[in-house]
Amino acid sequence: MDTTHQSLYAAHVTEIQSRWEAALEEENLPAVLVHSGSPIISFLDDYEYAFRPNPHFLHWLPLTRHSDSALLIVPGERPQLFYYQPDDYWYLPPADPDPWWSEHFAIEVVRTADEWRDALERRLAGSSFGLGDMAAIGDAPSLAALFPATALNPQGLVDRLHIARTRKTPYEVACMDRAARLAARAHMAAEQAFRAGGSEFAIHLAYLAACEHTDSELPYNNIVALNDHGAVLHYQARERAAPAERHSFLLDAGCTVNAYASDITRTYAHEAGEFADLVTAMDEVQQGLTRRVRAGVDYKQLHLDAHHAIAGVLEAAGVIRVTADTAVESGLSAVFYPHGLGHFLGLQTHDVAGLMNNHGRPIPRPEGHPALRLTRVLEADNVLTIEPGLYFIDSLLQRWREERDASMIDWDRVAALSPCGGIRIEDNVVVTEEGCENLTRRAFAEL
Ligand SMILES: [Mn+2]
Repeated sequence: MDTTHQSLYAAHVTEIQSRWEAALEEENLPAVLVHSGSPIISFLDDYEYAFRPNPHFLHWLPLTRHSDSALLIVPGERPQLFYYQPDDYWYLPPADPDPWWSEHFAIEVVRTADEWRDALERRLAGSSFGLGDMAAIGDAPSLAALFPATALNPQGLVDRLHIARTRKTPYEVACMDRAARLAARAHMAAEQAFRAGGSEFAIHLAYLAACEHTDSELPYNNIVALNDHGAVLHYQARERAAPAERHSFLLDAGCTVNAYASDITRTYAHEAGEFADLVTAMDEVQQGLTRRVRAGVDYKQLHLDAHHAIAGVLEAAGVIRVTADTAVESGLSAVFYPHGLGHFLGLQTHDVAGLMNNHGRPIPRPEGHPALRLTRVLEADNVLTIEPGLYFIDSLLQRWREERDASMIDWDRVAALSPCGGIRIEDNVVVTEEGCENLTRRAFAEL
């Protein structure tokens, strides 16, 4: 770990300590225990599903594979980590705590999965409050044995901690910047595999090799879609055989660094022509929307403006036979663009608190836009995605044809473009007072 990163991390711990202390004070809680989680084992078997720690634990610690550890936060005191390091010869145990992060914590090593409970009780023996006064955050079954339901994940505290995560510290931005650079390199390897005639499966493997991630280390399952598979928004299959003809390639794939995600989508046309022109037009739409990102902008409005811009692309391409305004007002634009413009990004790919204000009150989605994941007014240090899309989704088109006005669509143009599936272009940006920093474009440009 380089020294810049180390000093950013030190400042991060100090900053979130003050945010967490404020949240505890507002909720009248003397302390909180954050459990990293326990592995989930398949029914009647001894197979462990891929483990993902509690993101509130990861907010403090870069311990991405560490189950059954627990962190005690008491205002004014050094955070206390009960670090699970079993004496195990079946699996490789976690390494000894690394100084670059561990020097900020008081650490007690525990050797069994529920030893943190005894350690916690010993730790609380001399303090002014008891177990019954504090809260716990996590989903480990062992928490329920120690804490009453009302003390487990109390909504008021969880909301405040989620709001605290909407403003990223410089350390968090640095992690996401590195995750963007890794993913950009892997996207380029995937594009080469596409140009070389690879199957979805082969392209996926090229991506993993380039970023040195296993599947379970990815922030979300890669979407590797050739041809009309690009019209399936969360396309999850990876065909082993290459298609006979290739028209297009849509890749939605990220990386993680210290549990912080990148989330990047690119779409490629196989050759020049109508679809390639649509990709270029959508890239301009995406960059135009990104240029408008800055503190004070209402993301709901940006999403609605994306509908107008995408409808404009459809009108110019002759795919629709009405004006862009009519397409948006009638709901036709949502046939081609049925998802939201983007979402917060961080420890979770769809990061928390996108639909509430800073007082924890919900901000409703605009009528007719049920998939939008971010309705806030943007603030400096928010990190989010801008990902407009345009797709030829058979089921939505047929429903429009049967239930609405079929003459609003040029069905010949739709038939010509449908084999290409769809287009999505997605960047990750950091909001500033004056605009935004585009982590993704910078990462691609510097390759
Ligand atoms: Mn996304």
